[in-house]
Amino acid sequence: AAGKEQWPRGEEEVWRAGIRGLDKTVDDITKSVVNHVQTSLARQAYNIDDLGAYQAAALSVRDNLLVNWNETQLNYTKKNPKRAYYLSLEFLMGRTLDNALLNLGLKDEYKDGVQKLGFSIEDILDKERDAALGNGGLGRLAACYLDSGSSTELPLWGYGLRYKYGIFQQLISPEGNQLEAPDPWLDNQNPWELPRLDVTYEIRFYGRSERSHDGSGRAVWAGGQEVVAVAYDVMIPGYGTKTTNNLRLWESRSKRGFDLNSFNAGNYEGAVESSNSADAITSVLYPNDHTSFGKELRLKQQYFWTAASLADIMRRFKNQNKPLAQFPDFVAIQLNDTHPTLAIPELMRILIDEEDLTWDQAWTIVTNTFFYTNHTVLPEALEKWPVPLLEHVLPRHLQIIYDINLFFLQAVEKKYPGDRERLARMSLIEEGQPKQVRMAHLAAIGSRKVNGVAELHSDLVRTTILKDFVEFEGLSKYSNVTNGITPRRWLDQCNPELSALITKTLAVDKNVWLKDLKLLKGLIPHAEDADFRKAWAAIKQRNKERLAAHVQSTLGLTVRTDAMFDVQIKRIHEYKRQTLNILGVIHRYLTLKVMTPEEKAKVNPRVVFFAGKAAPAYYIAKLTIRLIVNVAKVINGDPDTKDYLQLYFLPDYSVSLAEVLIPASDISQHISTAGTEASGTSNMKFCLNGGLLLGTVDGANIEIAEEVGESNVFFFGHLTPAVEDLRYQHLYHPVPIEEKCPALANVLNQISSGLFGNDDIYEPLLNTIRQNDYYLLSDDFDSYIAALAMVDEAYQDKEEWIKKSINTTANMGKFSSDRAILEYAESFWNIEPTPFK
Ligand code: T68
Repeated sequence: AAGKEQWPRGEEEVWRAGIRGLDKTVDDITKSVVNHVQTSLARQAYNIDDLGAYQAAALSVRDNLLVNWNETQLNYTKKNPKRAYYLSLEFLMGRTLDNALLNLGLKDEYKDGVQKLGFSIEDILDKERDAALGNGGLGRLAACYLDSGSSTELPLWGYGLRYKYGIFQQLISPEGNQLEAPDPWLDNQNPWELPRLDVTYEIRFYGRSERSHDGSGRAVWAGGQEVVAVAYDVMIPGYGTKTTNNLRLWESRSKRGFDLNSFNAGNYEGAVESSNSADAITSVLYPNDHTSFGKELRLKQQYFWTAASLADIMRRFKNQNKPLAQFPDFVAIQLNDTHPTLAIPELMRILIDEEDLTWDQAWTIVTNTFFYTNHTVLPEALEKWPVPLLEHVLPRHLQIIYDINLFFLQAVEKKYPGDRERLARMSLIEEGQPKQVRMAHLAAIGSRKVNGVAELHSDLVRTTILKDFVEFEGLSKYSNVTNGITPRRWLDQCNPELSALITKTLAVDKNVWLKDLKLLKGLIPHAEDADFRKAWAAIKQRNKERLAAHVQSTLGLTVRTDAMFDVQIKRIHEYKRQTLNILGVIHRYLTLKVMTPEEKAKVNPRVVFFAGKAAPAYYIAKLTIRLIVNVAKVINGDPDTKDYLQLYFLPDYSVSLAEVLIPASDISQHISTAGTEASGTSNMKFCLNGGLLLGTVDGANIEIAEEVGESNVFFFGHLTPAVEDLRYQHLYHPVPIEEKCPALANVLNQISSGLFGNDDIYEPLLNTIRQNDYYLLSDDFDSYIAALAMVDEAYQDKEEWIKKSINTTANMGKFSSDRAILEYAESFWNIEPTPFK
């Protein structure tokens, strides 16, 4: 048929002559930027500031992304490959411009171009606000996976929500309290999205489930309220490929701008009310991680997003005119945690109520379409929805869930006759007041594969929260995909000097090793080369200076750069044990206070950095922040110790702040109670940048140690199998803390005695340790202090330390998110790279 195709309309040559290609030269770029200043921004060409220059440059880069984006979608339409869809309530993208320039391979050209226009690329890049539509690791993982999907040319789309407000902005009051302010990230316009006002779906809530009157007896969901989902598309460029996938984010709008009947009746407020409640659905990201609250608006977000995404996927499938039974041959849907689990009953509803399939036909399609990733085994984080709430908001879905449960429990009963306890454990419905739907159970039985995010975590999923399901369904469904990170953002972009040194040393093009990260092993022999070590260490030093300059300019604080930089950055949570870290800092401070000048002279100065947000209602986490800030005031102001120990809490942690902190770290801390951190991904980022790891035997720390060698990491603390026994002892055979861990008792007593402010403010935090100490600080404190001492000792030998640093980076190839996404593609989704010329 090639060559025979009719040009759709008009004259082909005229069309072709008008079609925009990619910008290539500096000249193309300056013209395009100036054009956007003039037209898109409607500004005078000579009267533009850094923000305007950022916006014009971004629009010009967007034009290039769109060229590739269009070709990518056309390629998929022509070849019609099986596609995968990543459903995630969170995408923590951070900034886009620098990443887009690097992926397009146009960074140098833009740098020169904007320079000719009188701007510096760094200043322009710095004007961009982070897109922070996520809480932490789960959201950032989704962003890394999209980058890797495009970079490996996989037909992979993301689906999420376009929140008007992302994660809150964190402010720290003078007393050290966390305050939350909204993050109006869309205020300056967002050049990275494309509103698709023609792609809309109507999403129903409330109402009732009835039997149809057409004699078929099928269920009909009627009445209630409809809300419109509008698509916004975000382009996801691959590194060194033309493949530019799509991230589709939904915005909620009211079905009518206002209710004309109410308006005519003189009820203006009532008329706009419906519009307000529809808008509310995508107005704000819930800032809670690792807790499940059962809020109606959160449930509405989850359904609104999964229903719109499924409708869109179904429409694309139906365009092919294939029988529905082939749906799983063309569609794979990955559920990022249980947040999108309503997609399972929603697809059942579509297939049964709208497409008229039988239950069994529908269930076969569903269970071959979905895949579920679990990100936590913490009981308080497992999602449960109260039955009365579901019944109110989604009456038809509740019926379907009950039916799924009925058939499922019948099968269980058949295999284990009379085992009532097992039935109660495995049921989708947890008994109680009220009854609740267990979303992890629903996600597991509705999916083809279930995975955890690191080996240890996947083992825990198989042996604890989903043990009965593994027994019932077989081990092969329950697998592991260890997380990964994109080396483009987390090495090339955030640490350009190190990236350049690696490229020079490996003597391959950077777009080769950045896509085949195991090639980093080629650095190993160079660890023995003194000149190379010198260059390596000099880069770390400049990265520390870059961080210090950032702290100076944003906070007005002077950080010394001739010290070991010790960093812990992540959400503030009891299980992550920032408290253990700060108590260790206090212990160090107290030790310094009683040292002689001769002893002090041998001490290596240390600067400790913390950053991270606490959920707004998480009282104990907020107290931890307060303690850190107030300890910092005392330590940094104490002339006896300030030359040996400095402490900073950097407010408003973000992807962009991480990009400055990570390359500057000598040692980073990943010190969760064993068995609680599913994987961790910042551990990978630090190690990739040559920072060493101080951690517990938990999550992906274990696999990092396997790769880089145990001699290059600092491990401490009890192991996972001991945790349950220790907790049992705390409850039934408690040992006074003075007896069990005098060093810790002393630190706690110093805090209580008012060393960091003489009121009782910290008592609730200290009592979590003194009373049941669920996260085992008193069990791990001594070995933690010993590990810190080993870090100090190792750091004394600078040459050996640098060797460790080089060997760490060199052995981090496994943790590329390209490897992870290809594992999903090959062993779960059965999709293939679909490149085009
Ligand atoms: C994190 N989970 C894991 N959850 O804690 C971390 N939760 O170990 C892992 O590396 C990472 O996922 C990626 O797999 C989260 O970040 C959340 O943010 C979250 C948000 C809402 C509700 C529950």
